This record gives sequence, C-alpha cells and structure tokens, in this order.
Amino acid sequence: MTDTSTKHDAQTIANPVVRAAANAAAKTPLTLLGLGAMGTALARTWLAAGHPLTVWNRTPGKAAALAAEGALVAASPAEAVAASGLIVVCLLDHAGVGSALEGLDLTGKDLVDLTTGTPADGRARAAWARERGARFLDGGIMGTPSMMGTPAAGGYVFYSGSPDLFGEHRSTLEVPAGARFVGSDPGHAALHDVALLSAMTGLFAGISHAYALIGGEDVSPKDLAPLLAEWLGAMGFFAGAAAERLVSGDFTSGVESNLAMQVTGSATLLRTAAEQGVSTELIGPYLDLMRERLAADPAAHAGEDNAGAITLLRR
Ligand code: FVH
Repeated sequence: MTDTSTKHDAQTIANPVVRAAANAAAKTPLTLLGLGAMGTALARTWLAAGHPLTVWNRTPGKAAALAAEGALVAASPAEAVAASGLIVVCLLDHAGVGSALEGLDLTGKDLVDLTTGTPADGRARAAWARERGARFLDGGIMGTPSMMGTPAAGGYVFYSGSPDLFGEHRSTLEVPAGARFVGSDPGHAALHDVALLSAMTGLFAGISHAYALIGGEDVSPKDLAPLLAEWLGAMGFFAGAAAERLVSGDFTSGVESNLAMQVTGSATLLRTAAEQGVSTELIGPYLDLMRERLAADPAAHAGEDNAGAITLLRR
C-alpha cells in the first residue's frame, strides 16, 4: 500500500509556497481584547508567528499600528468575539473584563483571561464563562511586555482552569511566553501569580531600605547593587528551606540562625536605621512578626528557624 501522507509531507517540505500555506493553515486564529502595553506586546508575538489575529481595544487608535502589521481590527467586543473560537483578554482589571464582555454570546468559545486578578476573581470568571457555554482558563503573566516573545528573558504565564482548553491551545498560548499549568482550580493561576508578586514586593522593599541606608554616605548605589544582587541570590535558599519546615512542621531541627539571636540582631538593624535617619516602615513589620513569635512562648520558640513566624500570618 502506498504511503500518501509521506509523499504529501515530502512535497510540502520541498515547495516553499505550499509550505507557507500549510504553516498559515496550521496556526490557530485568535481574538485579543485589550491593547495596552501588555496586550500590544502579546499581539505582536502572535502576528509574528503567523497566527490570524483579530484585535479590539476600547480606545480604537491603539489598534492602528497592529492593523498595519496584519491584525484585523474589530469595531466592538461582540465583533471581536464572533471572529475566533479562542478569545484572549488582557485588560487593566477584573471590572474592565466584566464590562467588555457584558452581554456577549460566548457559546462554544474558549476564553483565556490574562488580566491580573485575585483567586476569587478567577473562580468567579470561570463560573460566569461556564454559565455562558464557554470553556475558561485564567492566566497570570510573570513578565513584562518586553519579555514577551523573548524566550531567553525567562517570562512565563501561569494557567489554571480547563485542562482540555489548555491542552488544545497550548502551542498558541506558548507563543508569547512559556506556559505553566497549575491545575483545574481556576483560582490557582492568580494564587501563584500573586504569591510570587507578593514575594517580589518584599524583595523590592528590602532593596529600597538598603539604598536609603547608604543615601547620605560616600557609597554609590552602583557599588552596592552587585553586592545586593549576590546576597539576595544566596539567601534565596530560604524559599526551599522554609517550605521543608512548613510541610514537616519542624521549625527547630538543624537551625543555624535561631529566632532569639535574630530578634536581638534586629535591634542593630533598627538602630542603624535611626543613625542613618531612615524610616523603618518597610522592614519594621517583618521584624515585629519575629518578635511576636518569640514573645508568644520564648522557651518553645527561641531555638526556632524564623520560618516559624510564617504560621502567625494566617489570622
Ligand atoms: N505591563 C506589565 O508590566 C504587566 C506585567 C504582568 C501583568 N500585567 C497585567 O496585564 C494587564 C494589562 O496590563 P497593561 O500593561 O496592558 O496595562 P495598560 O497599558 O494600562 O492597558 C490597560 C488596558 O485595559 C483597557 N481597559 C481598562 N479599563 C477598561 C474597561 N473598563 N473596559 C475596556 N477596556 C479597559 C485599556 O483600554 P484603553 O485605556 O486603551 O481604552 C487598555 O487596553 C493588567 O491586568 C496588568 O496587571 C501587566
């Protein structure tokens, strides 16, 4: 029996015109609502990869450049949603998504919301989409617009919700940045996103405090910068070490830097801030939490790792 598929593949590979047509045909058409900084960056990656793309933005002028690059511009959210089976939304906030999609027919559509929101926002949008006959994925973008379409930059997107939608559209969703599926609970993409953004906020707070400390001295921020980056990288071990302790419930075995020592040492951080005329508003709350943990039961907690203080935060 003749293997026609092999013959066809050979023809396709040999003929660039046939190959281009086959590539375009293989690209999933999609619609993108929202052409802010992030939406525009996402759009460019799908256009560059050859995906037929329909776009809509509340302020129409922002679509002009993308139209010149090959995007179809829809005049309304309804027209945009009708154009494709896969709808990606990247607007400022959850409320904006609600108003843009209000009253639209989503029957049989695949809706992917990349707008930053809370876990509750993701779950509410999933239920809302299900009621309207759509499959749903929530996404949390870990990256900035300039990282989209640049794999070496390390950006990626957390996804959660419909595993079927994710499986079917994974290759399209991976065009702008890597895709990490974190489960069928539609709240979990936002949970992972916000957990990492919250940790980043603490990191930025610490770096800000460090720069303020050297502010009045003959020490350049440029000289401190590599030292900060190196030290924070070395201290990144705390993420894994704290996870081990939280899972085992053991905060005392093998402790090298015990809580009593750290609470005493924190006075030095506070006195240095006072000497340098720097507010402790950024680092103070974490030092207070360690003190609270020690004060609750000094005999039990003095020898602990400071991961024990994490247990106080769920109030
Ligand atoms: N930019 C970043 O660094 C990041 C990084 C990681 C994730 N985010 C999130 O992405 C969402 C969009 O962010 P963005 O950077 O595109 O934001 P803007 O440039 O401010 O554009 C906002 C777009 O949202 C449209 N919009 C706002 N409100 C409404 C509404 N009520 N109805 C319809 N559209 C709305 C806005 O339209 P316009 O002002 O141009 O008319 C823009 O298209 C966001 O969740 C980030 O947290 C960004």
